[in-house]
Amino acid sequence: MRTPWRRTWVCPHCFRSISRARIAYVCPSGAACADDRHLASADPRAGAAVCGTCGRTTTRLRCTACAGRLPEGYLRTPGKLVALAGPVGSGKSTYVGVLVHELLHRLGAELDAALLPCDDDTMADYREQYEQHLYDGQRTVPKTAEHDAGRPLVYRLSRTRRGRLGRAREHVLTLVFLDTAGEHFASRARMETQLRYLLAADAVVVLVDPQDLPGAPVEAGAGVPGRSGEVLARVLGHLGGGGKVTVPVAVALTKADLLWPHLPDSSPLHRTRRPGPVFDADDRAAVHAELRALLRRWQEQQLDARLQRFCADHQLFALSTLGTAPARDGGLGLGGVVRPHRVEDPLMWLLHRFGALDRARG
Ligand SMILES: Nc1nc2c(ncn2[C@@H]2O[C@H](COP(=O)(O)OP(=O)(O)OP(=O)(O)O)[C@@H](O)[C@H]2O)c(=O)[nH]1
Ligand SMILES: [Mg+2]
Ligand SMILES: [Zn+2]
Ligand SMILES: [Zn+2]
Repeated sequence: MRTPWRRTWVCPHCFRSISRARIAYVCPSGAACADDRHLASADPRAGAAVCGTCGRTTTRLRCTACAGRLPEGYLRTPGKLVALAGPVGSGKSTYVGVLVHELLHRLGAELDAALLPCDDDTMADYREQYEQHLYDGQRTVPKTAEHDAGRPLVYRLSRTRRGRLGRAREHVLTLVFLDTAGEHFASRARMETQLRYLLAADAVVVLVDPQDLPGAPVEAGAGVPGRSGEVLARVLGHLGGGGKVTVPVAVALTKADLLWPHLPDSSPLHRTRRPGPVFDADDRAAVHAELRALLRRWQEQQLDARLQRFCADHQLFALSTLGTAPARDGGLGLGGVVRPHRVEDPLMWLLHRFGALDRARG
């Protein structure tokens, strides 16, 4: 079966809807060939073009609206765009830093999935803003500056799944992390950039800090009671445009390590995932049910009620990016080692939801 060719794509950098006319080739030598007018006129469907200045063949495409590079294979398989949201201090930056590291170094192999950065900018930004702090410095990531417009990190998580009749099919999640300061979610006006990002998304991961939930048995810390609920309401409001949100929404409590001491040993939130490239539906149901029960016990019915009312398709998750609370000075606990717990769960649910990951059997 041939994939029908689309008319428009969403640029994963500026989130504008772009037609073929707004997609141009760029010379592989980058800035060295300033004049790429020749390339701009080449039809991206041809798959490659020759630079009129240096004569090199190129397959690189960029969005002419923002000059952002389109990932390899994007025109043929744009994939499902996954976006991230969450209030100040909810753990967005840490999540991005740890999730990407896990996918690159451990999970990718386990899930038979490949994580590819879209371009050198994504690789360099990741290194500088996340990896360097967490894995070289063994410290928490700095708070994201409010003025930091930040370019998104763009990755392609691709997985080839054998369907019935043994036919192989490539499934792609385009992971776009626009890691702005949580303050951008704090008011309507500041959410403008965020808005296009969220509207372009095929799925959203919303992070919630348990310290923002007044009823949760954790020290309030830097959390602001009720803040997560407000941010969630605003995000859902934008996504649904007043009606029901139809894209899958993963709501994840971060810093689950703060909850563990207050939960019985039998709680599904203590369990680790059984390794393997499968989606464990029973485990998913148990964790989701446990979190709903906990929200009720913590008098956070509002949060749950909101999700029931405004989301056609949502799941609750609990994860810990660091595995334990960092020291006051920002040094990581556990001897400076990042020990994540279930950071991959929201993605595994989405992979399954989009037909890229089978259910576990038995
Ligand atoms: N206990 C615990 N604390 C965590 C964990 N992950 C992050 N934190 C703490 O939460 C703080 C905020 O995390 P960030 O990732 O910077 O949060 P953010 O959402 O990017 O915040 P802004 O950039 O201000 O919007 C970190 O400095 C850590 O102290 C975790 O897994 N467990
Ligand atoms: Mg941040
Ligand atoms: Zn663009
Ligand atoms: Zn050239």
